[in-house]
Amino acid sequence: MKNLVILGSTGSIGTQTLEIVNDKKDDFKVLALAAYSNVDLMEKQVREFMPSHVVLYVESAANDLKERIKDLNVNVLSGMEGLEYISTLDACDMLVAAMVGMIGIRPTIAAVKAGKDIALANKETLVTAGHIIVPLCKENNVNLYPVDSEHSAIYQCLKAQDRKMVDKILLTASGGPFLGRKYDELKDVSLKDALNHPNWAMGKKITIDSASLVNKGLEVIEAKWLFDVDIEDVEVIIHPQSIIHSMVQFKDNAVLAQLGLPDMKLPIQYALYEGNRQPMPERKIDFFSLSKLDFLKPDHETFKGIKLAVDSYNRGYIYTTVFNAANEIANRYFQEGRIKFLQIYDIIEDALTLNFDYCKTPTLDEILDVESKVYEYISSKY
Ligand code: MN3
Repeated sequence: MKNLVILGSTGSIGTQTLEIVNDKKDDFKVLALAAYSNVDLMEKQVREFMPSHVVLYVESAANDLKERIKDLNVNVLSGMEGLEYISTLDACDMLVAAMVGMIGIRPTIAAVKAGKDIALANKETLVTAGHIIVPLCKENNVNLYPVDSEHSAIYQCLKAQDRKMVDKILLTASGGPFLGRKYDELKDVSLKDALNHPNWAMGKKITIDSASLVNKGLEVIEAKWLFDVDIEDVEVIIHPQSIIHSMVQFKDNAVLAQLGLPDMKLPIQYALYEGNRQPMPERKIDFFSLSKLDFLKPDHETFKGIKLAVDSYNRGYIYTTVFNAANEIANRYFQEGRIKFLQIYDIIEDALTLNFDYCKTPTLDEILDVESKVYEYISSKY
């Protein structure tokens, strides 16, 4: 029986994690749940899974929840202290880090320091603090299991392989809803267009990031940290069908790929079971109904997300925070209708003109300080 703490339980990854837990009741117990502010869904989840602790980040939401579940014996907490507290509980065996955005960094680091294994869906954590988290995991004998479908695929392809023989990581991307369009054709796309992902049903933030290919830029950096490769050795291949979830090319030119229908259940379950296979009742690939698999080069002139990410990484780790923070706020502005789609790139490029004189390896405090400076800069200008 494994005790899970799930950060982001009301989101897309969180709800699917709970569906798996519900199917595998003999293997998992939910020790604690956390979300940002969704009281209604959290109340439902608490009544169904009966965790001993629950956190809503927003204090007023936590107070509301406390009132609603006062018939239950559940410890209700709020804020960053609450997130860090449940992430380091003695009884916790694995932290599922599935909150969206940089809010996930502190609790994830706290869990690693407490020796908890991590199922990582929060890519912002590795993107901005990979240079802290990866060595910290080694130091504390912590296993980091990727939940991102591409990284789970790479993890599966690398299993039982000689890491020194890895030549290249081939990271696949669907291309999103705007694949094939040119820059000028993206001027007036709406939020609804951007949310209309061809293959994957995901949360809003990541769906917009997929449309801009910023998500793929974040994933290149994530792959660099997870698999200890040079960033130049992570190549993005557009594969519109999303059947191949990523590949590894070895020095003898063999290429291993992991295939499956676009469904997050497999990577989530694979991480929950520490990289071991378990039966899955869901749909299987019908190869005879697949007419073909396509592979295209990314159009970096139109979709600047990958290039901006790699450039920021090469400039110094602190600029991955600038890139990520600028994107987080631009993404939110686009959702709120305050900016147009292409302005997401403008805002990131603008933030990257800021100079931050930190050493190559910024501390967590420096990362969070730069994050808030980027937020201030952008909100004062746009
Ligand atoms: Mn992905």
